[in-house]
Amino acid sequence: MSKPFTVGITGGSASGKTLFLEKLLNSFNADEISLISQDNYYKPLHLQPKDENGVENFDVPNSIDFDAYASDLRKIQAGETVQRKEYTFNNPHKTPKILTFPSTPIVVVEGIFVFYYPELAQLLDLKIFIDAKDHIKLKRRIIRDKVERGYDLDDVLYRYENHVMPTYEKYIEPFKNDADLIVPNNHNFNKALEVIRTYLRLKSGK
Ligand code: UZR
Ligand code: MG
Repeated sequence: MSKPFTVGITGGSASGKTLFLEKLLNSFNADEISLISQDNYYKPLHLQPKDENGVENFDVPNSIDFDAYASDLRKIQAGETVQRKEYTFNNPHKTPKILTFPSTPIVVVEGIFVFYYPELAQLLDLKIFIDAKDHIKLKRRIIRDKVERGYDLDDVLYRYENHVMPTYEKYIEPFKNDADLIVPNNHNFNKALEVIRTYLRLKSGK
């Protein structure tokens, strides 16, 4: 089997990366594409960097175990199947599953820092940046953090202002210049998704 074609997707928090990928993955069979999300490489809570108020900051590159992430990706590119415990965002009501990442013709990595780390960025064959306006990302983030992660509004707003925005400006947005494709997602990304889906279908050899 030839080396998997590896796609990296980044963009600010709540720009729509996960939704874009859910839709993309839906149109392939499980043996054609696999997704290795950066979320599953968050360090455990007690190792998370803290800000000056003692609040964990999940929005710095150091909050991710990048050595493990890059090493797993290299294994997958070499044809191995990798297992990893799901990250449940410290939600006490969720029990983590064991995730299996097979080596498929298309491999996708997704997360806010996947272009930032050179060890990881150099493994990518195609780089896609999902771009949305700040107020739209904030709106999505408030809704998501309440529904999916069980966080309260004060907490979401504090993190957005103190962690998410500074990180976007420092570690995410500058890497837009490295992208092969920029997908705007202020309304929807349906046409861009169709273009990328068609291209990846070609690359998957089917
Ligand atoms: P995306 N994050 C959490 O909310 N809780 C955690 O336990 C770990 C991470 C958030 C993180 C970041 N920041 O902005 C976001 N905070 O997940 C990245 N606070 O995920 O790219 O899907 O928005
Ligand atoms: Mg996401």
